[in-house]
Amino acid sequence: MKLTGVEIRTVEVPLVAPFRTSFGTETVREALLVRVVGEDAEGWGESGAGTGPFYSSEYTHGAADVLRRHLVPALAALSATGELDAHRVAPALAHVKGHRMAKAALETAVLDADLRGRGESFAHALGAVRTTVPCGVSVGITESIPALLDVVAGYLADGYLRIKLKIEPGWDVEPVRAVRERFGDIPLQVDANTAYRRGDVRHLAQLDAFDLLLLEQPLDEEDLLGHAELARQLSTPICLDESIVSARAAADAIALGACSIVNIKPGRVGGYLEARRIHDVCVAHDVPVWCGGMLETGLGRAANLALAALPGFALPGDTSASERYYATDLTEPFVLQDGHLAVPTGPGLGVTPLPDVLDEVTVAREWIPVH
Ligand code: OSB
Ligand code: MG
Repeated sequence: MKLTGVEIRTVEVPLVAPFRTSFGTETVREALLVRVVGEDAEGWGESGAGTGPFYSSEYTHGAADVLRRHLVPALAALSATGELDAHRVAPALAHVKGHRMAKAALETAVLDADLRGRGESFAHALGAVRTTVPCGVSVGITESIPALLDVVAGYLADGYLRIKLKIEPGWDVEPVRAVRERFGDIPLQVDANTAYRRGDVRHLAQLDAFDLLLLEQPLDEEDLLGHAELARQLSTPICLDESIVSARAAADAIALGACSIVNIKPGRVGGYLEARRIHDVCVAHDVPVWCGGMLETGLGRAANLALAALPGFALPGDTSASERYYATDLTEPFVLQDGHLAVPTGPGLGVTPLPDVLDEVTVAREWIPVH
């Protein structure tokens, strides 16, 4: 593929309700979209980065900056050799340390353009084995337990097959107990986004009473040994999110006993090709995986659904319907049916942004020509 240019676009899409985690509250999803334009096809990618560097070190303005200064020029150099395809993108960007979400957006856009040019879907290219995927929903911290119970009741009525509660110190055992008491034996898990310390083992062990599917990322992202220690002391399985930045990190975490389940987010790991390698490592170790989310618009959601259709995705993901996030999504909305979303089948992502919606939510736009 030969590129003619790359567009970097920032969008701000209002969320239907504020989403509160241990690292902050989002009311608007600020997202960076990348569009690569080739001579025969164009493709889209969405960066998982949010407004501030609070989930990880990445954030939208930082991603835009590293794209324009370093990543797009490196991609342009690759394009000039006439050798550009999606598999060559990560090696061509490897001299830039970190910035995986920015790299992922660019690689995804190239892969989308490649696949659209060939008439092949993301699902087919990644090795999907399902046409629909079971969906869970991630429930933010609310101002009270009655408010939480109302929110959970609504999602269960919508048909979600598993509930994930965000927790932090002061909002953990009691909300989990209340949800168990009210809703019984539903598939339930919790996510701490690194909010606890090694010394919180005895406190976290109280969660063992509630038969949770998993406890996600209780400790610091760099604390693999702490997670291994915790895993030995809790009966609740430990799942890692923030810590798993690559297939090597996944292999190391598994070898150390730091987790027995992995949340795969393509942005966090540098793209869908590395995400698939993590899937393969986990399958080889009998470690179940599931697809996480970063409140993606329909563009990112489409690709996540394709990934979640791979055979090792043994648990419902945070791949919720468009209306759980947005009154108006950037693409045709993804609609929950019997707790599942359909995996897109069209070429590439199988969806494109709706031009009017895209214009309305765009707050910045930059075209970088490639010669
Ligand atoms: O830790 O899984 C997380 C959202 C933003 C940042 C981090 C996380 C989340 C979620 C929501 O839990 C996932 C989603 O519904 O997209
Ligand atoms: Mg998480």
